[in-house]
Amino acid sequence: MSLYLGFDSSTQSLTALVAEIDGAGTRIVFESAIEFDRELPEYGTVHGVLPGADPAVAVSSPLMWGDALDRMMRRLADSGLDLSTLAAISGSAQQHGSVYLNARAATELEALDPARPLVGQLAGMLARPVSPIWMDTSTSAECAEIAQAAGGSAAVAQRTGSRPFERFTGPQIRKFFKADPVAYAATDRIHLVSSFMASLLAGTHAPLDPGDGSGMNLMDLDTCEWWTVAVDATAPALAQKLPALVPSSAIVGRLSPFWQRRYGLPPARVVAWSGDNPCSLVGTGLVAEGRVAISLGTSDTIFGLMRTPRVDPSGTGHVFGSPTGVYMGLTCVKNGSLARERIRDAFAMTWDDFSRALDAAPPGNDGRILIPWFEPEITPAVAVGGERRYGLAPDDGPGNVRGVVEAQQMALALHSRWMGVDIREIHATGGASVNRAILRVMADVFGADVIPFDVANSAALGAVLRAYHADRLADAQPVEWDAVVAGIIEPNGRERIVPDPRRHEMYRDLLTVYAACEAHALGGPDPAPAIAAWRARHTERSG
Ligand code: ADP
Ligand code: XUL
Repeated sequence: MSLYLGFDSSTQSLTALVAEIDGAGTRIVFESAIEFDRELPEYGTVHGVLPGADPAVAVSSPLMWGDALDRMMRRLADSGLDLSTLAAISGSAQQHGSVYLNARAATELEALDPARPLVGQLAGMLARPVSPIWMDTSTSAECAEIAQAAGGSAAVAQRTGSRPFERFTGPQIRKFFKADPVAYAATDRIHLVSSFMASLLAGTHAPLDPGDGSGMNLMDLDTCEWWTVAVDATAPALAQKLPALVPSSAIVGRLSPFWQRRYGLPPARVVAWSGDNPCSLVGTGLVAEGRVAISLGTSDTIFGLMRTPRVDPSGTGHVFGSPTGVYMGLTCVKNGSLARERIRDAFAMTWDDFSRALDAAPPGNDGRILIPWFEPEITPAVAVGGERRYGLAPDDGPGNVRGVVEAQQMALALHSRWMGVDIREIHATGGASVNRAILRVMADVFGADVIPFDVANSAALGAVLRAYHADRLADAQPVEWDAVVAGIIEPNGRERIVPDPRRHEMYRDLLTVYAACEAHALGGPDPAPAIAAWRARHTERSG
């Protein structure tokens, strides 16, 4: 019986899952999370981000991520598990974030001293002390410059799967090159969070997988190679600084002597890491077309598998590589969990209070709309944050709770239409998916069954399953993806949240009102007539 280890290095925490996997199924035998703000306060992050004066800038600490990995390995070693049968390790990481290493890193990664903590040995390898992450919206100028040099936004979208986006790694690299050309020149390798963490495990520069590589505006989606036009448009000599691209199932090395000696771990295979959304695709069992998953994490995302890439003509969605070898479509809403928390905290509620307040306001909220762009938004693109209320009093607790939840679900529904999926079933995951009241709104807005997952961290689970899949492939005993996920997606016996057809009809209508309010918030005409017309059509009250 072999053990498989999967990590999820997310915005706010590092999670580790260990599973025993064989033909008979997948059993989780260890699960642990380190929350950065609470357990590593010395780095000073707030929700995993280093505080700063400019709300458009979001950076975090690569040292903190490495430190968390070291501490998690100690927890694992102290867990009492017999880790001698640990066969393979993989991981998931928040997408788009980048880590800048200098030329010393290559040798120093190989020569880490097991007697000393990892973090003290990492600082000397960094060419940049901080890492820009996916919440950063400060690179609009660089997006425009890259688009112009690479033949326009639509051409970049067609080749890379997404038009230039502020948080994507290419525009972030360009901004760094412009702001600090000396430090840029001293950068030998630019990793994503995923390949950085894999490098720490393998003790050598790890390559990147296409799932995460496609979040950079630099990879040719078709060939899974760097697209020279975009690479050249982004920054000088960038081609030499990028990791190699390998299939998601590639073995990038063995767990290095540092970890073996420090924690008595075996030389397990290290499988290429991927992004959290590509890993969640596997962890929610979406290995066939037609179903979607919604992850309610720090960001809210909706995604599904695509056999052929259909690029979003409206320019809000993304096509990424899928770890299963094809593609995935994704839409990301930035004002997710933190927006829900903003409302919860404004009314000094617990999550239970929040759920009760949600149920206390009528579905449709009497046509009152909250546009929850507390922070700059990704979908649709909003450069300066600022929430808007239409007919909603700021001091109405239930109205604002319902307002934020309905708005988020309607935004996901509205901005994922480009994926062209007839959504009948939604696999719900992420920290907020434990909240059944939120999932009921999701089911009614989409008119689809919602299946919550037992393991809320589908990204870490996806990493475990990817480790297993790659390990079997390396042993020339490949297992089909259907079989890999079979045990975890069986909805039998699992709670299914079924939509109410009448409410779904109401939400279909409300969606046009929501779209009118969004358009107004972006500078369009007054939505008051649309709201009044909706009210005249609907008299439904809660119950
Ligand atoms: P990430 O992986 O992006 O770091 P998670 O998927 O772990 O994020 O989700 C963390 C979020 O889950 C927290 O920010 C919190 O707002 C949310 N959350 C946790 N419990 C609940 C709950 N009962 N209801 C709603 N949201 C919740
Ligand atoms: C996806 C995105 C976020 C991050 C953090 O494009 O930006 O979902 O991966 O979770």
